[in-house]
Amino acid sequence: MMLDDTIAAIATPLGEGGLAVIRLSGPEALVIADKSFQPIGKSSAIPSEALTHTIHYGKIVRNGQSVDEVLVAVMRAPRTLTREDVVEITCHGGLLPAKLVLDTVLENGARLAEAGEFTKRAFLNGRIDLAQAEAVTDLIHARTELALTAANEQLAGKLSQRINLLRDDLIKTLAHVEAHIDFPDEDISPDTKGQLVNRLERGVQFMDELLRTSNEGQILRRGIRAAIVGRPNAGKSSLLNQLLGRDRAIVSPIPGTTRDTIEETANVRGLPVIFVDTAGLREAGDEIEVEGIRRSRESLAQAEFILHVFDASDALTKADENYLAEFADKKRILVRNKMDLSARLILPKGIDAKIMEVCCLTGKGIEGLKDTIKELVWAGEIRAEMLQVMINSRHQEALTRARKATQRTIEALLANETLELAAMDLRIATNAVGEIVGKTTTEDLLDSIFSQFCIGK
Ligand SMILES: Nc1nc2c(ncn2[C@@H]2O[C@H](COP(=O)(O)OP(=O)(O)O)[C@@H](O)[C@H]2O)c(=O)[nH]1
Ligand SMILES: [Mg+2]
Repeated sequence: MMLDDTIAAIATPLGEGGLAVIRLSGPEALVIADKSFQPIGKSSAIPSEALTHTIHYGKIVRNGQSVDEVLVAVMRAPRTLTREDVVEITCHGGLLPAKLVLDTVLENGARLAEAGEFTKRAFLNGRIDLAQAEAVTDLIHARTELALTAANEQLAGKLSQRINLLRDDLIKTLAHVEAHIDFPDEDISPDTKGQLVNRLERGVQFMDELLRTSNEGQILRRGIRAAIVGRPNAGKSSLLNQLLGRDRAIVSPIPGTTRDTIEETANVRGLPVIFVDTAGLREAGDEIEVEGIRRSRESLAQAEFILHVFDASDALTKADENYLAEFADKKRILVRNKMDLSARLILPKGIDAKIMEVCCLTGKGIEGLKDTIKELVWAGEIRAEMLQVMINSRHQEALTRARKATQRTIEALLANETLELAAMDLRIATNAVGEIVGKTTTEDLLDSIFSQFCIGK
């Protein structure tokens, strides 16, 4: 990783818009901006002479030609995003102006930034730690306010604080153990050993608490997938539209209208739930339907739970029974639809699933169904303190390793094995915990994290 060059990228989405922003960061940011920018008017200055955190009006000039009218924001290190000198050029939206401004600064000495490189510099320069850097992507991708809150808490360092406390505690214990290795004549007294084991056990407990948040953490970050299944005309597409609160899927009395799978994210009590309206699974007529069925099968395999829709105004059919049998092993909710009509449906007894009644014409029962979905996927209340520490899958993996190593340390101490062994495992645990906040990292780890960012972030 080079930090001595200056990077640039378009920081706004590509496409047409009111404005676009080109971001520059690095030791040459001001000089490159000087070469690219001509101030206009008394209150504008050339960037290298501008006060920090000021904005200047002017134009970008390339080969003597004016490229665009812009505003240039000058922010000098260290109070910036990256802790380096940063210049942000706001130009007209649209692909071409932004690209021409970018080309100009690249010709004047900047290098095109890699994905996530601005955030990576913020991390490498110590402005944020790794968990906070990850929160930046969570923030960008958040699909519900709840997910956004969790991302903001992590960005503010709530998870990092706790991880650092845990790590400090492990280091203290490690120092204690290592001191005894250095003085082999002095045995660890049973009292001291008891205290060390206690402290390690508290650590394991705390790791368990964090690990318990990982399921919810995944749900908020990635969303949870739910497939809507049922026989043709049961009301699957109508149900999807009700859950989304808008008409997304075509609803029609003609069976087999939904030929493709439709996927949309709905906000269910703060949780991003990706609902998939599947095409019928069996009744294949033409080639398009065969392909529809193949896709339905695929998305069903990925679904974490199933909404099985029935037409309650009709008796149970063979197709209904087949679906019931097929998804016996999946988490599911049985939905009796068309409750506005007189009920004829009798569901078999003894099925391990909640049964909900709705009317997709009027929306009756949909709120209750949403509550049931929330209860099915999220254990208990959505507590504020949980949102502060929700770990992601990388944290989970590191914590699981740390927990195992800490457990081995405890066993080694209790079994009076050599202290070297205990110390070795404790070091593994400390390093694993350190990975979460980036105290211990490898280039590979950083690459895998920052490559998930978009360019310009
Ligand atoms: N009476 C009544 N009709 C409904 C209800 N929900 C859906 N329908 C109708 O049932 C038909 C099939 O609905 P659709 O959502 O396309 O079913 P799908 O084939 O399972 O996707 C349409 O004519 C809908 O208007 C309901 O709650 N009550
Ligand atoms: Mg349909």
